[in-house]
Amino acid sequence: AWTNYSPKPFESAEGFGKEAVRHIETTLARSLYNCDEAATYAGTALALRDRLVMDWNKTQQNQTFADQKRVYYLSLEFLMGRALDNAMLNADVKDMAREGLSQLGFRMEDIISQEHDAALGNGGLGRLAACFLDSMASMDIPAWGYGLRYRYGIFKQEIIDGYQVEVPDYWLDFNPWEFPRHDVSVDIQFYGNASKFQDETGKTVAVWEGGEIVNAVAYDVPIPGYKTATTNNLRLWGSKASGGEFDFQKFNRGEYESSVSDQQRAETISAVLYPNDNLERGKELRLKQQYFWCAASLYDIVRRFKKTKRAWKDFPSQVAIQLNDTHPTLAIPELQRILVDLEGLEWDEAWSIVQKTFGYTNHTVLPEALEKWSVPLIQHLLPRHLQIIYDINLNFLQYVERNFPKDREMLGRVSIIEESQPKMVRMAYLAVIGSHKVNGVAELHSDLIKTTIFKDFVKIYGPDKFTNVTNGITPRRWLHQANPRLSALIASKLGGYDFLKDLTLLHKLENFVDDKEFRKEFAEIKLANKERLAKYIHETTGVTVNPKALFDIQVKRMHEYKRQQLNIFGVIHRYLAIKSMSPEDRKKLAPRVSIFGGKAAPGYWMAKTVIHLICEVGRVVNNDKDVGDLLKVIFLEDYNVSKAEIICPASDISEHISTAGTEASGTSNMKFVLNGGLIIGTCDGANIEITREVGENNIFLFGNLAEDVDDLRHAHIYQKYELEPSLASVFDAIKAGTFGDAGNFSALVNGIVEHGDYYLVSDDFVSYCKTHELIDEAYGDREAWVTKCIQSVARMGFFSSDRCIDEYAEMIWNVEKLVPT
Ligand code: 26W
Repeated sequence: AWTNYSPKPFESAEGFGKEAVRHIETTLARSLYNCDEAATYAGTALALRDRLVMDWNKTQQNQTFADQKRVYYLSLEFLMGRALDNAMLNADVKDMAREGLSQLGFRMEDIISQEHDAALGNGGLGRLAACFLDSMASMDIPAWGYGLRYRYGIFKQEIIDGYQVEVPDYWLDFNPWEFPRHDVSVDIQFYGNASKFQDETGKTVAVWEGGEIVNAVAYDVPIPGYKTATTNNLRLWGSKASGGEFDFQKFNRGEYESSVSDQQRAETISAVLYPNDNLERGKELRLKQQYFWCAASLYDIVRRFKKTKRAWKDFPSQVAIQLNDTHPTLAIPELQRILVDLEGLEWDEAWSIVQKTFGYTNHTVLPEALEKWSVPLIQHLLPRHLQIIYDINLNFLQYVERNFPKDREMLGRVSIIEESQPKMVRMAYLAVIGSHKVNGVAELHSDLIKTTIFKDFVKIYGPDKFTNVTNGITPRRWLHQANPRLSALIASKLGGYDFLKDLTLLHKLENFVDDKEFRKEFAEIKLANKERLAKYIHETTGVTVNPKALFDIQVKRMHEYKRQQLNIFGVIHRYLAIKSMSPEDRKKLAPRVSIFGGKAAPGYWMAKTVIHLICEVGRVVNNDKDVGDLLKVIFLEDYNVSKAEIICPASDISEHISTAGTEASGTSNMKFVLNGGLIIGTCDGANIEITREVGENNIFLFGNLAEDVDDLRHAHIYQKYELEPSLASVFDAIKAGTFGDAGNFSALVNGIVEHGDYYLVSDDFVSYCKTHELIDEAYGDREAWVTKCIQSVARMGFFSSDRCIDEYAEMIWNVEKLVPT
């Protein structure tokens, strides 16, 4: 079906330009006289899209004919960023497009930056889903992503007077990358009553009746692979009132307002992404979102399977569903409901299909992030599902009882239902019980889940149910797109761009560690990337930073466990040191720029306090004549994917300094090292494997180990702590009002001094500061520094998300590639 197929609707820069102009004039109905950058972006995107759509249609057709197993990646978040640059690079037409645009009088970079980020995610989990989509398409894995089409993505962050202000992110004004499928729609039921009765044959049947119906409409987004015709599908569900715009009967009866409010209530389901990262709040609307999306996706998957006319027992050999954290766990009772209630399978047969179909990825061990839903809420919203969950639990507990008759306490510990007031459904347990494989996202994390939250389940199911797939990142976006000069330099040494499809080829760079020309260019590229960031900093904050200074960057969601507070305390420590030095001593110091970025969940006061402290420190330090270029402190507003593409290539050092055992993996650590920066980090998450790959000499590790965290926390509670003098003087400066009203920061300081220092900032502060001194020293020997950077890049091959997808495909999904012919 794929033969004689020419994918290129344009073969030259002129041809491309013509297509863009045609779209501007016809699709947009704009005249060329007032064609601005926004219109040119639209025309360019639409021209590219035409090409993409051809490949997309072919891929879907091909996958249907091939009739082989597909992967369905269920994620409540897809943090895609911009699509145009990625589409051009993957189709290998960027140079042609650049030329075409320049003939029209535009610069490629200006056009690319017109695009609004698709920011349907919070942080690591959502971006991982986006990298996985890129890898699955690039590796010709037949795969679909399923998510929600939020009208508002993660809020836009503004910093006003040093405080975070949230502004809605309305991103759908013009989105050329989505295709509404009004013909693909599913009615989703909520509320109502569930009852059981005996049919004529004496069999118990369950019915779920009444309640309300909301309609799910599919919006499809093409996901192009790199240098392959494979173009997979990301299907996002939007909600609308069932039966059209609004209830006409009501409307005709004159109940105009209530007919419109029904419609609005339905549309509310997919209206906004919840902005909490690692914090569960138990809101009904969130549970509605989860069921709406799971039910629509499963209906779609089952419909596709039924078209093959296969027996139900074949379902798991045609369908692999991966649960991205517990957010889609309702898919488990939903599939059981479809098989038993709607398709008439026996419970046990259905359950065996369910277990073989699902895999579950855990992304966090933080207790406040583990999802629990109250039994009364589920009873109210999804009465039949609650029955099914209780039946799943009953069967499971009977099995446990038979196999562990001596451990009576175990039943209470592993029950899906927590016997609290009100009772709660533990979603992670349901996910473990309903899946055939459970994985963590870095080695330490995967070990930790086996010894902490899922310890009993390892006893029950054996260790083989639990595995590790260390996270990765797509080298297409995070090297080639974000850092084209470095990518080109590598290609020039490796004889082409094959490394973008097999990142382990980077190891050949080790042959050039001593190559003078190569080293010089490598260093020049880093400087150019720092200049680009310095320019951006100047434009957005008005602060001038010296590109030759050491750029020290921490960008990620603001969270106490990630310890931006440790970083800013370290910065204050440095500031105080500078202030107390003689002018002669100051001359010996290496200049630094400390750069922060990240959003705080809107209700997370401590995280917002840390943002405020960073801004206040910046205000004081950046205007202190004694300090000058020696130290600048920057908070970059509204950190997102497209900003990360400018930031990651521009670091000398980046900070990954979570309390050991709390950061499941981290993925920005990988982005920074792949772009020729070094990292300071704790022995946590993927930092440990990065160390194994790049070598201990090429990373700055510090701090207590995960295995000691419990004891240290205990000691904080039961012993009186003498604060380290260096940290005490930082707190003294804060309390003295050096950075504005001390009252603003009292909760932050007291959390450490008086309330147990849960994240162990005081325990790690001294080794953190010492390690920064080592960094200053190491940066002083620039030749040795460049060697570390080059060696590190050469050894990062393991962290490609292509390797992750290979591991999932082999260990969890048992799915084969479908290579376009
Ligand atoms: C229900 C509230 C909630 C919302 C989001 C709980 C948990 C989450 C996510 C699982 C948080 C998250 O993004 N986790 C991150 O996942 C990344 C990808 O695996 C890891 O690299 C990060 O270490 C982990 O924090």
